[in-house]
Amino acid sequence: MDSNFLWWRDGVIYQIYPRSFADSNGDGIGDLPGIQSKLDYLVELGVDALWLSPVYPSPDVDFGYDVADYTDIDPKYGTLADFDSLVEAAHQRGLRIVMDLVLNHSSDQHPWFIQSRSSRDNPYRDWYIWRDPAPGKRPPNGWQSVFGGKAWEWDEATGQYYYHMFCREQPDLNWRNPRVRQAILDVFRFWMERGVDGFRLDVFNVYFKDDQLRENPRRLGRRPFDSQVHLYDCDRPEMIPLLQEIRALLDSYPERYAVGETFLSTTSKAAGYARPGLLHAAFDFSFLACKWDPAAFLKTIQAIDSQYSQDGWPTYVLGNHDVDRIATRYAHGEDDERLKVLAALLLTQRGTPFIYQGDEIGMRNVHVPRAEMKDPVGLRYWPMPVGRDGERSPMQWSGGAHAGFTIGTPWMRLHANAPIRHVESQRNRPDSLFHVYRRLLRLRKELPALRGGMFLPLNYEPRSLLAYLRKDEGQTVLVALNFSRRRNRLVLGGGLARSGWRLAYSSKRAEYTAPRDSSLLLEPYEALILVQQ
Ligand code: TEU
Ligand code: CA
Repeated sequence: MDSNFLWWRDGVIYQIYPRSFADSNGDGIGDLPGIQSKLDYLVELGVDALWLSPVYPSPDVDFGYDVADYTDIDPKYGTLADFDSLVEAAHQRGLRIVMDLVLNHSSDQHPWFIQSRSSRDNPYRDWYIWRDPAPGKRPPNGWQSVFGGKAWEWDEATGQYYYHMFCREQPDLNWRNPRVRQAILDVFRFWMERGVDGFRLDVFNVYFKDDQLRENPRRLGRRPFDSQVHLYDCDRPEMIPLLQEIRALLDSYPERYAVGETFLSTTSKAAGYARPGLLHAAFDFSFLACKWDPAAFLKTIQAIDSQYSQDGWPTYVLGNHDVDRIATRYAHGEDDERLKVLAALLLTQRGTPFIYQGDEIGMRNVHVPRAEMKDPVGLRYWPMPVGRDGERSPMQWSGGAHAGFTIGTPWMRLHANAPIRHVESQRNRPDSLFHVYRRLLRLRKELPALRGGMFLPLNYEPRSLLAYLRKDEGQTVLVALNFSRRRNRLVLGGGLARSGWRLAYSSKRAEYTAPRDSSLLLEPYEALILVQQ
């Protein structure tokens, strides 16, 4: 591989939801030794880095996104020694480790908060956001929580409200307090000293709220939280010097990385945070919102592309632990043809692709009946279909009991397709989605233009076919994606038709012969990648 390969820019990052990845001890919950036992699988797949959703001690009100200790491992996932062993085993295989840091809020069981709420003059009081009630004991302002209800929780014992953007068990830290800032920067140091390569910063752009608690303007929305324009509880400018400080700390270690989870993300917002001196990258979720329509994807790619100058670097996300599975959004039944097109789309962009565990085998959302729901969002808003359990079901490894995820009782139900849809069966089938991902990941390694090359669309208002070049100084790659279940013709402009192409990848054919006229005939749902010779 070329020596300019920078893991987070040129590589592909795979998200692990540890609770549902692999269980080593039969308690029904995935764990760190389980992840370690699957590293060779991840090498075989061909990803470069693993982002682990939170594995810190947590009462699991929000399944790890409520942290009770930032510098330890929850016993259900293992020990710090298991973690060190995982990092070492990953590094031996050339895999990087990205930790999820949830620093906007902690758990209400974090010792800092237990102290903070114990009395008004406790030294930790100011580590969280406490305010006197408005007249009539009303909340200090009208801000709403994302997960339902007011963002202010009344504390009878000390006669004040505390602020929580998410669940009431997730009080927001007061980032204006220099001692909080120091304590958290030490958390970064702690994990970097243990060899962690990067961090995913949960909702980093809400760390700061308006110091005067001004009211958000109103707008029309489905839930109370959506009925406000988040001017004053999100994206406050005070955050910028903090991001710079975090970046300087990361830069004091070699090749460290931070990707921010942009809350209420827009393309321009995310691009604004992914700049030199700030974050290396910030999630852009606009791919997630695209319908099965090549024009929508093209528009999104062009919007992203135009926002990043030479030194910014985009991210591309099609799935994660907060949204319905890719397969559930785009595929019909158990058919994977569309998913193969999307794999090619995701892995041929100029930006870092993120893959969510199980999407490489086309896992579908599990339907979770109300009585088995675990996600606080799903429970709170039931029967609105906004719960997130469906995309968090156990990874399907084999045709054995509980899909090989556990020898015990899994913490949540598996999908009914588990006996047929699993890693083992897809490994054995050369035309499976797993092999599509594997081949494309390999190709992205082989062809520098697929990583860093310019994105040049070939058809501008595509109805059923998306085609583009990825081009750098040394190489031109042509990507043609047929979104249709019918054959489809791509007409190539003169120069392109005449140049010699070699088949780099196709989901439908083993050989490529240059067409006699200047058009390419694509098979139904074909993804075709050609390289100029
Ligand atoms: O998510 C931010 C977030 O609020 C949304 O993605 C959310 O899941 C969605 O709006 C639900 O309606 C991050 C984490 O990814 C998520 O899992 C956590 O629950 C949340 O922060 C709080 O830490
Ligand atoms: Ca376990």
